[in-house]
Amino acid sequence: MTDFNAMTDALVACDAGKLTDLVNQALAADVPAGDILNKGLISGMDVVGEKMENGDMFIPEVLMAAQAMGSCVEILKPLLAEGEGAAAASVVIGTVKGDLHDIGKNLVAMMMESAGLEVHNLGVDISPEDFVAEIKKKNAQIVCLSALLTTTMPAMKQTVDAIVESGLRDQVKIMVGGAPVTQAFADEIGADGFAADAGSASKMAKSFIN
Ligand code: B1M
Repeated sequence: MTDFNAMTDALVACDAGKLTDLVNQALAADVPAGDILNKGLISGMDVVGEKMENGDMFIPEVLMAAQAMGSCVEILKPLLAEGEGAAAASVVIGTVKGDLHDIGKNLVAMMMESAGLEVHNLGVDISPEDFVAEIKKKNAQIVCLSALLTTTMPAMKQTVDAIVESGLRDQVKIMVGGAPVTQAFADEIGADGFAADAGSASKMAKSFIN
């Protein structure tokens, strides 16, 4: 049986080599990539988060753990592809202003890409003005905003407002997500959809197009 706890331990120890070995061993044992991601890596990251909150892990260590997770996500990437084609559509995605968290946002981008969408990943700390400029430039039909901090959730509202002010609101569906974000918050700021995870974000994007 796969020891997902060992993956958590390797993440907490910031041991990228051990983590990679465990992921490769699990794949060799035919453990589904989605289980490795959810039960091993994402659950492990939750433990890292708790330790960070309690002062048992510090930023440089959390960053190393995040990098270790990132390299394992690269291994899983081709195996997580959904395969089903979607109508070609242009999606702009980014983490909102003031927020540097990108692992979850990159997973969303990856799932959407693998579903056949044309994804423009802007990165982190993206201002409302830059979102608006990229929606115009890429002629996007969907924009995805990610926030991991309660303090950066207001930047989602500012981005929605900037899209409305730019006159582009009718052109794009606005989707929001990230650990502190809820459906109620999405409704409150006037977004079209909230997705709790990368899989449902990808499904929702496809439903907006089809
Ligand atoms: Co940060 N951090 N962090 N951090 N960090 C959290 C978020 C925190 C909950 C930790 C904690 O205290 N328990 C806490 C936030 C508290 C709060 O606001 N309520 C926190 C804090 C406080 C901070 C700093 C302020 C710490 C400090 O400096 N004192 C600082 C802020 C920096 C900044 O952004 N300005 C900070 C910094 C960092 C690092 C840079 C060290 C690092 C980020 C590295 C990186 O991303 N490259 C980091 C990390 C790694 C975390 C935790 C541990 C893990 C986040 C993560 O990657 N999770 C996190 C604790 C936690 O979440 N358990 C924490 C795994 C990822 C797959 O999940 O991102 O939720 P997630 O994405 C999911 C869904 O949310 C959804 O799909 C994804 C996949 O299923 N989703 C979307 C995400 N975006 C979406 C967009 C969509 C749809 C769905 O669009 C439609």
